[in-house]
Amino acid sequence: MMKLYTGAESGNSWKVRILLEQLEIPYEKVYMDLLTWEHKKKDYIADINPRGQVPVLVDGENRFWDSTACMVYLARKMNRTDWLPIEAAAMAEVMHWIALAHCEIHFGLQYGRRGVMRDRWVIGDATNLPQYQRFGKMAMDTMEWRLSQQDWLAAPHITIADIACFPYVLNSPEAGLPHGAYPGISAWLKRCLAMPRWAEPPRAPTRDYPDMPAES
Ligand SMILES: N[C@@H](CCC(=O)N[C@@H](CS)C(=O)NCC(=O)O)C(=O)O
Repeated sequence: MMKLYTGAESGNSWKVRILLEQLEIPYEKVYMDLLTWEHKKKDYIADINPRGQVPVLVDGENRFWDSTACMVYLARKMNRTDWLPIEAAAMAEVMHWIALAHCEIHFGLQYGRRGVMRDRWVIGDATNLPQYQRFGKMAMDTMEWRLSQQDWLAAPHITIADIACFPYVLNSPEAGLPHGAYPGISAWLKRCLAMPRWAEPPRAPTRDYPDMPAES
């Protein structure tokens, strides 16, 4: 059975859980305790994820330590060209949104929210929030452009592009970017949440996230 290293509070792990549920693939969850920095322990970094993060998907000898790598593997392994089209232009269209998820959404929305919710800032401190929000706004403006014209980001139907962008756009109000100005995104979020077998959301992060211990 496949194994997913996940965090109870992890939005990136949520992406992989959503696709596993959509594809009806049974899997075992291994919960990493992000609050006690289990994901920064030497053995985990040496043997499971050199980045010291979740998610990680293990399937026999194969191990993938990035949410997109996990989703690409699952879609191709199951030969689901609906979730990941393989025709040249259609696949590149998906990659537009995957790139947005790993750039403006990750560094703007995810890290801005993490700062607000846990007072852990990747760069600087709370005075840098407007910079995170500027990246987040670029992502949301780009998505609104597309979603004011069509229901899904990359195709006439849902693909892994939608899953990749979903968690941190859903939670963007917690990074100080409410959905009110984005009717296309708001309707898209409802469409995603109305999908059958949309995996359970991660737990809300707590504020008492301790500093990383010097020795881990
Ligand atoms: N690009 C990675 C990002 C993964 C990521 O940011 N994971 C978070 C949880 S959602 C994490 O492990 N954070 C702990 C850390 O970076 O120290 C992916 O898409 O898998």
